[in-house]
Amino acid sequence: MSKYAQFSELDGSHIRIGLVRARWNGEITKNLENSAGKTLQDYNVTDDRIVSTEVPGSFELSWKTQTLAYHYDVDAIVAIGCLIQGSTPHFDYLANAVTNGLTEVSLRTEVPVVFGVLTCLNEEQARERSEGEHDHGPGWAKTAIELGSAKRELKRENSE
Ligand code: RBF
Repeated sequence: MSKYAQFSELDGSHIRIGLVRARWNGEITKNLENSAGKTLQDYNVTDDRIVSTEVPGSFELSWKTQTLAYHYDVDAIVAIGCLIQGSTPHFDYLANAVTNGLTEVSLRTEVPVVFGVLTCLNEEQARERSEGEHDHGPGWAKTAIELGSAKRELKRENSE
């Protein structure tokens, strides 16, 4: 039995998705963005309905995600970053700040935000989770399609 979320009948034909990527541990986050982007395409989210943008590090993800939520008419956003533990407590402060920041953005703007931030003890763990069988990018993309579709439906109902 897989511990990962299962998804049924996803169709991204009518939704707009934001992707925000942090450039720290850039090779890892690029892989994650690429595989998430490919999965979006697989489920009919065409390029013209994907807004991609970058920030220097994970700490900046919250602000940029909020900017997309308020100004780019997206139905869901995947915030992608990779925190790797160092020898100082910085990792814990950053992980808490990003987690709380993205949660707050999602609740404040009412745009679903997918937590695409790996928090790893070392680079090897980060690699395992960003390529091959355990790559998290596709699952984040599917989560965004499911929630983005729900958000779009809500907007439609409220405009009737
Ligand atoms: N950003 C990341 O996305 N991942 C990291 O692992 C990471 N580690 C950091 C470690 C230290 C000691 C510092 C000072 C910054 C780190 N950052 C990391 C960058 C951070 O998210 C942010 O971009 C900068 O602090 C500038 O606001």
